[in-house]
Amino acid sequence: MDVKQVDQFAKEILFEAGKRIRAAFSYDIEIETKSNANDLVTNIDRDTELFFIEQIKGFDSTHRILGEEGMGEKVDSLEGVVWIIDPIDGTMNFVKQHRHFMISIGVFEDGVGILGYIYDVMREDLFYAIAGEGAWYNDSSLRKLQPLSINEAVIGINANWVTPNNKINHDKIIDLVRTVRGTRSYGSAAMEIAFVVSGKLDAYISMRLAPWDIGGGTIIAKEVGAIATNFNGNAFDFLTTDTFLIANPSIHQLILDQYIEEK
Ligand code: 2AM
Ligand code: CA
Repeated sequence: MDVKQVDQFAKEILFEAGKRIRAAFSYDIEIETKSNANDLVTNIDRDTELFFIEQIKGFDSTHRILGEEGMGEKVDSLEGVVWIIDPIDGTMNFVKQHRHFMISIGVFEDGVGILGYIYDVMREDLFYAIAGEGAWYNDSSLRKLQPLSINEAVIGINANWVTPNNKINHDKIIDLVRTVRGTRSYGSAAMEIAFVVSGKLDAYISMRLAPWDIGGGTIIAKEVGAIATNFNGNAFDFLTTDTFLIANPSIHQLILDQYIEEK
């Protein structure tokens, strides 16, 4: 794979997809539900994924695409070049707020993350990385994350997990919320990851994320020194859903050890 060429192509199709999504607000968006009443998908999610598949196949027909909406071929291994794509991450934000949703793309070669993109469609802001070369926010390079203490941390977490639930000991999460400087919840995993890699958040915790939610973000994370694992401290495998913690390296292990206890 010619990394520079793929990077240029990826940016072209991201910006074009963004343009199409922004234009969609001037006509009807059809909303459906998936696994439950709050799990939304629209015709725009599907159209955008199809756009990516057509473009990528035209660029190189050997590249495979693992997309959230499953519009492409079935992908059950990461052999060769695989694009892991979420056409709209934060669909509820897309539908309800008309902002705060991202396109997330990770390009993997034989299971190794090579290029990562998180594109904020309405702000036209791009976070991206080329493995081994660095990470950028638009034209500015992203710095390595600086150490901080847990009391200074601002963390992304959904308020659900501070209430009694069957996934995690919420008392420990209450402890965490009281310990840190502040909490935020943006409703788009890719956006929260983009904020961690650029130091706008210091950690983000989620009970269940899929490969397309984090594929792009974990590649950017590596370049700035953010640590991304599941709750067991292991790397995500990019073919199944799993728990997820991304954090500044100075607080990642501490959060796992002291504040996360799965049921
Ligand atoms: P989506 O908008 O692409 O569905 C919301 O808190 C975040 O979690 C969003 O990034 C959302 O992605 C993701 N998400 C929602 N439901 C999910 C599920 N069932 N599995 C994995 N990720 C999910
Ligand atoms: Ca999505």
